[in-house]
Amino acid sequence: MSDGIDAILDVVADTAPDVRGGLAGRRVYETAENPSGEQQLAADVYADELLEERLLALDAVGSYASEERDAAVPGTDGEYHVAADPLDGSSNLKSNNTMGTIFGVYDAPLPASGRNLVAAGFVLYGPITTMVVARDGTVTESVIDDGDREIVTENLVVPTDPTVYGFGGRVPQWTDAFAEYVDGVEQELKLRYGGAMIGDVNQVLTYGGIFGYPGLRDRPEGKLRLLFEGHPIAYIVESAGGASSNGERSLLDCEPDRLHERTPLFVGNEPYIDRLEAALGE
Ligand code: AHM
Ligand code: MG
Repeated sequence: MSDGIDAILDVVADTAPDVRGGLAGRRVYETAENPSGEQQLAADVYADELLEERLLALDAVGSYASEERDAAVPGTDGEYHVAADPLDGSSNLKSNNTMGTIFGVYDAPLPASGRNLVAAGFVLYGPITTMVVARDGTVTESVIDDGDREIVTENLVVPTDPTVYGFGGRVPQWTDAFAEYVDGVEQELKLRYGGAMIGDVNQVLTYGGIFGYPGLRDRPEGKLRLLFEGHPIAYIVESAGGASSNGERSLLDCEPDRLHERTPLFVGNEPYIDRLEAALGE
């Protein structure tokens, strides 16, 4: 057990009610774009600034990097480096659907390999606020209520009788190999796609199945970012007994050259990931 990692997890949990409480008045767009060229909502900026300020106040945090800022912000000479997507799926704010906060705790300056993760987790702003944390090979799920964190699942594992799938991107933009793979999946699982990766991944953790955002014909790198979304989610799903892939290998074996590098992303039950890699490798 590391006090530093505990302190980081406490800050994320304590910040969740503030992020959630701040959503209602922040559905408007800011004038700036984030470093990936996407429009930022006031809510994105608010969540990012809360996390930056509170995480960098910890002795354990050497730097904070997020989807919403160009470069990592240095802190103390702390040993951990935190990468966050402060409000994943924030376009769902307009339609009042699920969103989340994703974070990874690395033991090396960013960008780094997924093998440098020492913990990862997410907060899900659904009908209730939950927090899922992976560390030391175990995944726990807690409910956050009024700032208190109560563990509801001690050892979360991906169910072995999968039922759901969700894939991003417009279907005409899918490659033939991927579209053929999906034809098979559709015969076995039912579609659940909500537009916030974190909500869709939590369905896979709950019911079993596969979530993916593939490389597209006009965008082979896909949409999602390796450091802020890919690595943390891969770490969580693999710790829960599932698998991850960029189409060829585990996302944890991928090391980005740039902070905001994108990647095709797939997580779920291992047989579905194995079949996907076989299909895309043909
Ligand atoms: P964001 O982090 O800027 O909110 O964008 C990432 C989101 C994911 O949560 C989700 O899987 C994907 O974008 C949805 O994209 P699309 O609208 O193409 O389905
Ligand atoms: Mg995101």
